[in-house]
Amino acid sequence: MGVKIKKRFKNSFLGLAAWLLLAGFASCNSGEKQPASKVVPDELVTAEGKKEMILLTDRPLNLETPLHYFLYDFTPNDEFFVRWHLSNMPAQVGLDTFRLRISGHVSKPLSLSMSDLKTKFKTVSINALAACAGNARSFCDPRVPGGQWKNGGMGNAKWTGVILKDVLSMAGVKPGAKSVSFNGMDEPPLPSVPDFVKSLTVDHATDGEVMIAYEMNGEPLPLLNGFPLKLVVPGWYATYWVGMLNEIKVYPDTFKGFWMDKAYLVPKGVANGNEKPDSLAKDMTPISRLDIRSIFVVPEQGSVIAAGQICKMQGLAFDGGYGITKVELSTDSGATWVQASLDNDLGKYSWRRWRYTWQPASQGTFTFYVKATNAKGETQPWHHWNRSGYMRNEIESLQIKVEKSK
Ligand SMILES: Nc1nc2c(c(=O)[nH]1)N[C@H]1C(S)=C(S)[C@@H](COP(=O)(O)O)O[C@H]1N2
Ligand SMILES: [Mo]
Repeated sequence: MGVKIKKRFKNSFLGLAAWLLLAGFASCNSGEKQPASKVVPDELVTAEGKKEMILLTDRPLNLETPLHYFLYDFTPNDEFFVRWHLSNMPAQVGLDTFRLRISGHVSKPLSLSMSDLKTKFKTVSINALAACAGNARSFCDPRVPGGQWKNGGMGNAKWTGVILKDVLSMAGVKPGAKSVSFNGMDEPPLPSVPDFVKSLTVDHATDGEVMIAYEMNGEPLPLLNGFPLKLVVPGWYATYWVGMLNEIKVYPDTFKGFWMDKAYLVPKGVANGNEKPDSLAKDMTPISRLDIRSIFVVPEQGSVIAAGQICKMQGLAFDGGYGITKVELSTDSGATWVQASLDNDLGKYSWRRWRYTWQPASQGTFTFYVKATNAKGETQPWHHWNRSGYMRNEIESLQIKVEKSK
């Protein structure tokens, strides 16, 4: 990895200050904030083009977005999570020489410059959530191996670029094509490590939604988010969103490769979260569309507030593109639910913010649960576990301590 990182400090004082400023109110996040007992202090680092982020691993670089940045509808580029599998990536990419190649089962292989992409195709933009399949893995019980993400392994952005279908039709996909593979400029550190290559079916690749983005929130992509090009697969887990994309190949059969056939698999069917450590599923399938999920953003886990105080709660809900229709909260383990209000819809592939104003009358420890429902009637399970902690979407809980009012 040619990218340098700077380690700063263990506790997020600046992060806390930013949180208070952004939240714009003191009632839920007063100075009385207490960390939950099991929380490990975050190690914050700054890397190229990034402000302070939570370090997961430094080789390859994996950085998590601190939760308070989820107060923004669009995750700032300099706080957008970073997830690489291979430590050997270019420290910079020269746009003059950069080319995107399209080859394989096509009638006219292409080698496109950035200016070709910007001038020869229609420009499109879409708001879409990129969520790592392993997001929230650290909450799995029992623990599972892999990056121990809390909720910051995702981010919402406005992506601008070209439609993959348009690029593929310029290359002339030959009849009988079945799959398309996507490879980036990052490379394995050792020959024994398989290169990171992902694939989609031709039907999916040409659905008119999958795109090749050169901008994120109106700016060129940060190097660490895959500059200069990233595949955007709306509604699908970000493992397919290949960054530093420079090679697209079309195949007359199904693409085979480690990162499709051996990694990023989940138990098949609706049971992807029903696996038990002592009886693992035999039938596995590649990860695909995002499961419906909701999280808390404010207040933070373990916050302490005073009885009678107004607590403006908020969080986010998202799914694979059917659209969030309802978010509900419960304080009695699901016996009764109240409906949260929903902010404006930013697009079906974006996340949607929910809000709820709570005024606790009495002291005590309250456990809130949050649950989303989508237009298809899908909702979240009480329990979700599989061996890799992928697609975790179980109903989240949040503990708030209410003390006697002063
Ligand atoms: N070239 C390349 N693209 C990649 C990856 C990678 O390791 N190499 N990781 C994938 C995974 S698993 C995720 S979650 C997203 C993360 O995108 P980000 O780092 O821009 O947030 O990139 C995807 N695209
Ligand atoms: Mo991921």
